[in-house]
Amino acid sequence: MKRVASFEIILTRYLDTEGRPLAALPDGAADPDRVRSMYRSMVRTRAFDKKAVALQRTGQLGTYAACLGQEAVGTAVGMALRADDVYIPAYREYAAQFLRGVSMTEILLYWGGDERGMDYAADSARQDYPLSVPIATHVPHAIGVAYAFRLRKQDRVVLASCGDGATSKGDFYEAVSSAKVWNLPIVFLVTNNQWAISLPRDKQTGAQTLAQKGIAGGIIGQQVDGNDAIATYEILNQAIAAARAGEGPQLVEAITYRLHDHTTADDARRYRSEDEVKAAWARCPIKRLRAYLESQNAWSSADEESLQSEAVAAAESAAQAFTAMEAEPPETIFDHLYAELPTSMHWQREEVAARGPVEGAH
Ligand SMILES: Cc1ncc(C[n+]2csc(CCOP(=O)(O)OP(=O)(O)O)c2C)c(N)n1
Repeated sequence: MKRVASFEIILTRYLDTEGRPLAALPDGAADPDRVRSMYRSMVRTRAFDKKAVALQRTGQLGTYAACLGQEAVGTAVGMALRADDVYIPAYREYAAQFLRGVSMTEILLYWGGDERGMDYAADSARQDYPLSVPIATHVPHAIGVAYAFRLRKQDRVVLASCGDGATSKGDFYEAVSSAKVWNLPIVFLVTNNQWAISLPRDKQTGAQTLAQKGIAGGIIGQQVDGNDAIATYEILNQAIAAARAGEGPQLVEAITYRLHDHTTADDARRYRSEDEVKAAWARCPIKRLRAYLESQNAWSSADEESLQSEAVAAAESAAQAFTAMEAEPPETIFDHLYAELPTSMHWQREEVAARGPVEGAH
């Protein structure tokens, strides 16, 4: 007998939970302005998240999927991608979407059921995909996008992100398999926040890591501490650079924790313990990066105060813009599905239009 293959899954972390460096930091952390930008993005996203939940709780927004605790992953994605790359997000990656140019108001419109929330105004965001609520169905779309880059001889990369639960679906495996067969410039990012609604990570799969889910397809995945913004930025940068250099698809599992309920329609207290959530708060990515910045004398309490008020004001003004917008007529839901509406749907559109607007709907 002989060993015909062997694999290793590496986990990268640079900062401990108190923001203390565990090893020499990568070049990406050398520029304090960049680290401060990461921190600002995370704090702004958290302020937005809080506002969105408040809007839902007061009946002004539909169901909303919070990203509390996952701000470092989205921030690293947004900072690592090149402007002309394509991002295919799942549904709680607002930090990345904001950095790509999606506005806070657009995200609110989306969760308010308004199609304009997927029609991004900023040119920088228009080549990206809208967020995907169907689990994992967006992951194979990366194959088509990356193949188009190849045919056009462009050195662009696609980053498709999904959750831990999504990695149990066939779509995920099919995408991983085809990406490697065609050696496509794709980064698969698995945001492992430990829960798929009420299903915990250990009931999701018997695999030791989710990073190893690439191995059967020929991709050696790796793990990163997704609550360590510096590590996540570094590992995604490396993966994106490797994909761009023709080294084929990459898979990164970012380990984090969903601190909020699954969505505003969920109550996570029904399936997980207070102790678990308390322990997860101790690993909070924002607290960690702030502690690091302060230890470098790169952040003051005055900086913090002005950032907090600016972040709250940005979320507030996005909310005001959203609530002030006149709702589109309900029949517009038909207008974004097809280039030309099939004849069989014309009567449906007319029927919805005849009923008129729904009272109080946004
Ligand atoms: C195709 C499909 N099946 C089922 C659902 C219902 N659903 C919504 S969220 C979710 C769990 C997803 O968990 P995960 O991929 O870990 O992402 P997370 O919500 O933790 O970010 C499921 C099963 C769905 N939205 N789409």
